[in-house]
Amino acid sequence: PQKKPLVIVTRRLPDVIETRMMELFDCRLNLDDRPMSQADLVAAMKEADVLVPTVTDRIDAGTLSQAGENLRLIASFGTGVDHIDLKSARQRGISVTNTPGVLTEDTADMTMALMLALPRRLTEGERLVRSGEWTGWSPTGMLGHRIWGKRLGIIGMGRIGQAVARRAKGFGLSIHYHNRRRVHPDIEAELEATYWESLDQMLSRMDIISVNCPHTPATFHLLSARRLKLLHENACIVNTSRGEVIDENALTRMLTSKEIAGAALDVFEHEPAVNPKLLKLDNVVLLPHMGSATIEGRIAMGEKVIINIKTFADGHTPPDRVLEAMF
Ligand code: 8YV
Repeated sequence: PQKKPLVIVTRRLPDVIETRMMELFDCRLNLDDRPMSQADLVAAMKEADVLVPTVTDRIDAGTLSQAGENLRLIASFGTGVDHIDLKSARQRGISVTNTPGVLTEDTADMTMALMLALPRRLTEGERLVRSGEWTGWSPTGMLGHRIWGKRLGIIGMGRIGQAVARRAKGFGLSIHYHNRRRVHPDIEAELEATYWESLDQMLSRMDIISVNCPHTPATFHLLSARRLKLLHENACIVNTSRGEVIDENALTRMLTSKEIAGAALDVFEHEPAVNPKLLKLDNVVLLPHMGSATIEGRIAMGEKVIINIKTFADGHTPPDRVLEAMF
């Protein structure tokens, strides 16, 4: 029988996934669930045939240059691949896979939760009750803004963007989007979505912005200080994508000066660090990168990782192979 590939996993995964991996592969788990140090990561990459990293592992050109000859596949546990230098991986003949599709609906759900939480002051209200300072109902108490009838501008109309649009339609929002290219007319028709070729123009006309694009060199600080200023003062931003897409300092300044109404953020530019000024603001909702954090989703992600490794080890192209050209 074929020798089993040595698979090194950098973080704890759901039990069923770890068990299955141990059966199928010569698998080494990282039993303490902390991000590996860069030195341990390099050591793993020197030894492994297959590395299973997550978003918390930085696999840049320097790290890749120290990989061992055996390393042929990086089967990432997650959809975003901005933590991996795809070009360097390709140049070294290392394939990269991710886990798209299985966390679309969960991430879209969390996007909606944030989209509602912000204008309806959900977390502020919860803080009020917990503080014991709630004095009872009042006609003017805890007034927020309705989202029904508002304009939602989605940046990035891939799987997650479309799943957000589908839900948002049900909440009575009108759907607008900016994307590198227009989506298929049938999808546009189904979502009753309006395409904006110019992001600047879209920004200036929206009530809510949802960031759903990947982080790539082209989308780094896509919402720059200049672009954020195009938003009107009642507009708010939801980000379940990557913190790097928004200039977090500029956003914090504008939230502090109330030049925009609010932001609901599941992701940050320098995770797990969060700009301390954001923590002091009432017009923000802050979550610890949990957009896709469901048990069902994590198991489905693990199953994808397993299929990708198995297919690769059997000598075929894995189903979720990531190519630079995709971004
Ligand atoms: C995961 C994510 O938690 O898949 C992604 O891109 O951001 C999250 O859903 C993380 O990536 C796991 O590696």
